[in-house]
Amino acid sequence: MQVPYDSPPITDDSEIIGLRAAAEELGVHYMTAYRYVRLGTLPAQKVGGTWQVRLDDLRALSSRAAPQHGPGGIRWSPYRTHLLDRLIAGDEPAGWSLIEQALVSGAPAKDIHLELMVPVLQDIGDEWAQGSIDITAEHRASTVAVRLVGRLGPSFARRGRKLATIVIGAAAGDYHSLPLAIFGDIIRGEEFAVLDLGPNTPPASFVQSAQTHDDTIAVAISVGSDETLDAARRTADLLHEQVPNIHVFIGGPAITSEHDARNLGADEYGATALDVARLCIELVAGTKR
Ligand code: B12
Repeated sequence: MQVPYDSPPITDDSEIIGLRAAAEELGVHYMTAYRYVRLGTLPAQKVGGTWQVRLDDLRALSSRAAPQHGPGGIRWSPYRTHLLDRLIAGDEPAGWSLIEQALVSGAPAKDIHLELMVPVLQDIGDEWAQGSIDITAEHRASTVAVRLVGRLGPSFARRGRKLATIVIGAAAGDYHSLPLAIFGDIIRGEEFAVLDLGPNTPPASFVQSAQTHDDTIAVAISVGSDETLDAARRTADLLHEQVPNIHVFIGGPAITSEHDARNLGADEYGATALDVARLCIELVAGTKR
């Protein structure tokens, strides 16, 4: 296996340490240390079948990781600043390195979405709305974000039996696939099967998909812009008419309150993806009031 290794080859035996000892020094499991090596976060070299690590590299990693941890967990603000900058620059490799750095520092994939990606995307939207970045930069940034979110996607796969199926899609005319991808990952991570119809979904396709799997409990209609509010309303109406036993959620960037969602025909409302997942767990368990 090729491991990125920027430092010169290890020549001085007094300065090196085996990977198992390095793991102990860092206070992590051997497999975690191996993951650091695999990601290139901890430079290492295979010598005679064992991984060897330079003490200087180990100390550098410890000091980099230290300020990110704290009683409250990772300090997200430097990550957010850096990711915002890299997205606007259209720099996928640096954006991905940053995400790997956060994963290595112990952040679960769910937090990468909710604490890092979502706030940064909201900032990008605000900067566009205020005119500090133009539409070209917004497109460049969202294209990189789509790729980063896609790379993180497999981390949300769960083995075994699913609690139920949830159909998700963006209203007809709505091209915001990113909120949907993030939303779907979080729901998938909470052990639901997700049937993601993507952006610009015709109302009839929501209905058809809701009728496909017997264990479908909910349909979530994502609304990314005010232009597609009517389409969301039409979709909810059709669902109520044709699959009346299904719970309809309406949310996404253009829905800012429960009142708005219910006005469009939502049966249920969750402000964040995790709220929606919690509500669906209650619906499955029959404990929702
Ligand atoms: C990326 C982006 C784009 C990209 C989309 C690329 C893609 N593949 O998705 C492009 C450049 C194409 C685009 C286009 C447009 N966009 Co745009 N876009 C954004 C941006 C910056 C990020 C979207 C995102 O991923 N957000 C992150 C999500 C995950 O955050 P979130 O909403 O908080 O999500 C949480 C919850 O909503 C929930 N959730 C998500 N989905 C669902 C679904 C359900 C059912 C539920 C219950 C919950 C739920 O889970 C999430 C996590 O907890 C937003 C800014 C923003 N504030 O979101 C603007 C934003 C959504 N866009 C906006 C606008 C106006 C447009 C355009 C009309 C003009 C433009 N900017 O070019 C067009 C619309 C095109 C169309 N017809 O769809 C406005 C919408 C305002 C409004 N109320 O109408 C925003 C808010 C920017 C702003 N501040 O003004 N956009």
